[in-house]
Amino acid sequence: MSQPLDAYWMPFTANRQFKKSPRILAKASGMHFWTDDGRQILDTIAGLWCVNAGHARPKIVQAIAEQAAQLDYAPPFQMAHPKAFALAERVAALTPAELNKVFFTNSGSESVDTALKIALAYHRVRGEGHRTRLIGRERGYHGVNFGGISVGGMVANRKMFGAMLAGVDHIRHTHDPARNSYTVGQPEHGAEFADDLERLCALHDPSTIAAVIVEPVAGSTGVLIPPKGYLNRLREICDRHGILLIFDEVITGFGRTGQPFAAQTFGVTPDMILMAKGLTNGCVPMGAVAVRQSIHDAFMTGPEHLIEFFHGYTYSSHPLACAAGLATLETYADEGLLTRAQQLQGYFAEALHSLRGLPNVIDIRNIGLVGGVELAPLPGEPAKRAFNVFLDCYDKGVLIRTTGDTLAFSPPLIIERAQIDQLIDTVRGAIGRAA
Ligand code: PXG
Repeated sequence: MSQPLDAYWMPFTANRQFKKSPRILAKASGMHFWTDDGRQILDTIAGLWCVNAGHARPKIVQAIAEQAAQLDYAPPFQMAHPKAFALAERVAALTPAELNKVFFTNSGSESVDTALKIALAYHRVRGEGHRTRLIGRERGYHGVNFGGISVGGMVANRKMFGAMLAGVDHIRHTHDPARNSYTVGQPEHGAEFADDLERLCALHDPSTIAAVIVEPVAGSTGVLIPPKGYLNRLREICDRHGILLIFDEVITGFGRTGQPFAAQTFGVTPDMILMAKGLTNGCVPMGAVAVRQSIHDAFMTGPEHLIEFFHGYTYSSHPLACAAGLATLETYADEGLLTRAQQLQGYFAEALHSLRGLPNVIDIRNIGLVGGVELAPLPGEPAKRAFNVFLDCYDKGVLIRTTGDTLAFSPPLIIERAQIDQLIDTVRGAIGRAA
């Protein structure tokens, strides 16, 4: 790579390490990237949990090109374009039936902050403006904006940024390696961790709490699968106290767990579902919040010429994003991708759990087409062993993700068995060399 690398301050990246030995991707198609020096790399993380249909899918590429020529931009405030309505209808057809109103954003982080604002405003328009408290969960990841890091629970993402939002609290996380390590699928133990919400209700009084936000499957913190019955119990407690339940499905949305949304996989319907990433197959930035009709309708009061909800982005429902989204959802439907993880999850789980017993492997977790392999940290150097495995795999032509000392896999939903084998064989070799 001969061009200067100095000006670009890279996000969530070890900048100095990277610029000493850059990893530059130049091309992508299907399950693969190609580097700038022409090496083929198997993408086992769907870009960043987003390219669920694989790269450079012709229908999506064509839709974006045609849309750019037809209508490059349309203002989303007091104006609209046809594909915004079409995409909202298609999204609403995938979410649980009660969640049939869709608000568009440009990212997962914006979806999070949008949902938190909807929750606060919803209670206020109903005359319950005293419900101002937001509850997140330890180890949660809800993007990087101030609302998201406030309800989030990943220490490194929070500690530099002062007081954040006031009036936020957290329930405990669900990670319980003593009882649940090496569970295939949902852990048996830990439904009672949901009762931690009752503790916060007792402390703050439930009438002060607006909403609880959780990832059904926590991704960024290292792939934590919800214990059996846990999400149901959260739902029951929220119902008992009039608290809204928000599922952040930014990574679980669009087929990752074997259904369009994890809400369906786990049989628990929240009041709002956040999405991004797979909504446009990662091609154009876009997010959305699907909302229960009753929440939407609570805003539809007052004089009809007045704006009901003072929120939105210049690029909400951007025409290119809507075109990409429609073509993406068509591609998923054409190829049955939103349920394909059901057919592959058994094979994927068996392959993943075959890594048990390798040096320094201390836990393996999976659901649908998500997998996590936790390694024992190098003494005094947290995250380094996993990072070494990442570099080794990349060198051998396989792109994986790491978070702390957990290796994470979330392949495009088009992955074939032979490619699962390639992933596992490569990771097996790299874990051996990292011992
Ligand atoms: N919520 C969840 C659950 C996410 O996983 C976001 C919100 C934020 O989305 P945006 O589009 O603002 O980045 C995310 C993002 C990883 C990783 O390797 C995951 C994400 C982002 C970066 C890395 O686990 N998810």
